[in-house]
Amino acid sequence: MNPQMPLPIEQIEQHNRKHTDALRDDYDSLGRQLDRAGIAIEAITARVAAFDVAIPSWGVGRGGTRFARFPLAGEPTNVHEKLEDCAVINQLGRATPRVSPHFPWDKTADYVALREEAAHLGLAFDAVNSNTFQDQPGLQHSYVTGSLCSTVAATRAQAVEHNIECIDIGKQLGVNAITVWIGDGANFPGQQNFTRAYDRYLESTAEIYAALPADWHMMLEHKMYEPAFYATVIQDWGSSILAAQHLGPKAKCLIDLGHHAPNVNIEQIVARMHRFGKLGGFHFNDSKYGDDDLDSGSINPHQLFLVFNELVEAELNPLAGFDPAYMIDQSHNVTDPIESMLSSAEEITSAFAKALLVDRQKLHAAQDTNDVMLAYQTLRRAYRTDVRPILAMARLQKGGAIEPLSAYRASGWRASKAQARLSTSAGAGIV
Ligand SMILES: [Mn+2]
Repeated sequence: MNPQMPLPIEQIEQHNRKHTDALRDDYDSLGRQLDRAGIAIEAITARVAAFDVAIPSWGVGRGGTRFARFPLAGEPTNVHEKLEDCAVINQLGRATPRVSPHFPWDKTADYVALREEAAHLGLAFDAVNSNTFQDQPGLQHSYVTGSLCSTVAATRAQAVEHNIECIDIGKQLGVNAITVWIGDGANFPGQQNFTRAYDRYLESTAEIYAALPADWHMMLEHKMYEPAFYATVIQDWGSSILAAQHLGPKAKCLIDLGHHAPNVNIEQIVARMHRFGKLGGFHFNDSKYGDDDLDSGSINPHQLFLVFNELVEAELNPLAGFDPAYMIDQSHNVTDPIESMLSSAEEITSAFAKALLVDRQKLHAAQDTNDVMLAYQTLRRAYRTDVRPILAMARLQKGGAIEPLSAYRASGWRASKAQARLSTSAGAGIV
């Protein structure tokens, strides 16, 4: 099937014609620079072109805080319109061909048809996300005091059942992973017995694990706090990896960059998890203070680079099944989400490209001989390289836009959708 992407192809071709000469000039110049360091630019461009990151369906609507949400005229109001916006992002940026859906937010009557609809737009689905952190209309048991860890057996059973339903939906959507994040925890000292709450988590997740098809993964997502502000059951990578090891080989850990205490060395956590074969995936975003869900690379692009540096190291030393799922998880409270996604996908891909430029042989030799400054400068040299021409060339080769943001603005997409889509107060979520 030939995908029918939302924007007219001629529009992108016209945009690219205006920018091709300058890009070729910059690309050739960077190519000569890299060549002097013994790096073939075409090899890097090929790796970048093959790289992709999934978009969360909840990320294409305006997000909000607990104080307010400011709707955007023309934002998507249902899963079909979310797919359209995801298709625009992928058409221009060519780095986001998969969408990670969330249930019940993306519930629909026919998932086989939804999968076809996505394919028609040039998209596929990625890991399904379950939701037992809020009550839905008609729910029999409230999650106010917990879901998978609830002290009430019927509430735990309901939460397990929901996760199994998500797996069934995922099978129809053609995906092979479920991400489980729970808000369970305590707001007061003494509220919850730490050990018994964790035991209940292990029991409940074992039931979900038992329902996983043979080729599926279950990704456990930890988060330090919020909504539980005193103690969260799966609060850090320690609780997460212990649970994943307890459950079995299909259970892995997912690292959301915003779900740690400030200044935590996340790249080191990446290395630890990989060492024990438990690195399942990422939720990319950025933060200044907590789980801010800001745009990837907007606050600390260096950390993003260091994370990818560990991922490229992991590639060189692959453990069985090393195939981490890369996803964006952000809340776009004041921007057009399409613009934020285009910018974020570029930042993430840029961090990957820079990590590919690290002279590994030189780095490892410097590490082994304790040449501290040379080791540091070897990383720094790659980080300082302006890789934008590589990313733009990869986009051009794949039919995307050389300058995605300006091409998007010129398309008038949002203004036309503001006419066509019903205004809504439907919320986007933050996970
Ligand atoms: Mn997340």
